[in-house]
Amino acid sequence: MQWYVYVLIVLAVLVVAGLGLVVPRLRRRPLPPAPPAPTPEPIPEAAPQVPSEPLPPPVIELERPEPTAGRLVRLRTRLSRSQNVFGRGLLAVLARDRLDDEAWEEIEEALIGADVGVEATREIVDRLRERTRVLGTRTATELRTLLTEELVGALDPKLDRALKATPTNGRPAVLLVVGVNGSGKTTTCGKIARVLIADGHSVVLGAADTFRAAAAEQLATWAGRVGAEVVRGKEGGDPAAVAFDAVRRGTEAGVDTVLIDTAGRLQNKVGLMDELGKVKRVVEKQGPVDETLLVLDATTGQNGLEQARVFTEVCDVTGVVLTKLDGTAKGGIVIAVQRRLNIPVKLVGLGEGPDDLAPFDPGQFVDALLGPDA
Ligand SMILES: Nc1nc2c(ncn2[C@@H]2O[C@H](COP(=O)(O)OP(=O)(O)OP(=O)(O)O)[C@@H](O)[C@H]2O)c(=O)[nH]1
Ligand SMILES: [Mg+2]
Repeated sequence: MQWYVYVLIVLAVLVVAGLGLVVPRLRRRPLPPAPPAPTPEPIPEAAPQVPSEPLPPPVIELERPEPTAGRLVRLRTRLSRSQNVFGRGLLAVLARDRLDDEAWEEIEEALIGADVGVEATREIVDRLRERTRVLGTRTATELRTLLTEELVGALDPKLDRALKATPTNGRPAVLLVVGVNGSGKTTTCGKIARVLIADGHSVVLGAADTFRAAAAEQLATWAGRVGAEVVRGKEGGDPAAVAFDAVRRGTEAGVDTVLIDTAGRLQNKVGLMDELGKVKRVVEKQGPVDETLLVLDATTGQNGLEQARVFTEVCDVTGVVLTKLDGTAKGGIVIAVQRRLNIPVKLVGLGEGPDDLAPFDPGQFVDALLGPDA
């Protein structure tokens, strides 16, 4: 073997040995200290780059509706427009020294103008005429008492006005809410749910107005504020099916009351009125409807009476809710509605606020109509 071959072998051995010494040293060299963790930039909310964990549901603070007792008294000033007619107007005429024919005509016109209705007005005026004659001279207090008694009498104070909202035999009470377009059905459903919850009931709402998605949304908003469940269907779906499902859900969940909102319909549209009859019949497959509430807009006056009559023929109305009494001077419509239908007015709407619905009480109502004592 040549000498340079030996030299190459020795060199190769030296190189390998050298590497063996250097590489482990490199490996053992301590790692440089980790750079400080960058402070996380706030992630813009609009465009998350990575799929994020679902957010926990927001904590919704439920509202505590105010109790219903004494609401009509608290809301009495909402009847200020009607107070002008009944309180200031009628009491002033009755206080005149001489109550001649002209004065009685004025009283009659005022009552008819306030939508009390012709028949009821005649009766009220005849009785007042007789009683003031017997009384002779009259003090303001006596006149107020006389008028109060006559108006309360015309409202049939003995009628049962309690809402049938308590369960029977473990089955929730079922309330169906009906009426023409825009009378205040959905708002009233929301307000009634609040009334019931304030009084300690549990409630499921059925959004059986399937014509517009917005109707179910509107009801869901009311329900969400007090933590009530809403059963809803597809837009354009069968309202009877939604009503049926709501009752089934309410029964499963063991709630006290199922409240069903329906779509507004004109009383002269036969197809829609038949549909309402069907909603009721389908619900009744699970048990009776305990209460059918007709919601009437007080500002529609005597027209409301014709609507009401047709609704009572289709679905056996058990109670009337008169809404928007705050917006009218015709508070006498309460008397006309009750007399014409012989169905009790159970609730009155006195504003758009969530607690502006009051159980109806003839004595308190007439007191509010006459306004504060002079
Ligand atoms: N001032 C006043 N407004 C009321 C009262 N009740 C309801 N409203 C208003 O009447 C309007 C119609 O109410 P809704 O509850 O939507 O009526 P609806 O009968 O459900 O209407 P449709 O479903 O379209 O037939 C809303 O603006 C309510 O705020 C009331 O007692 N007083
Ligand atoms: Mg509605």
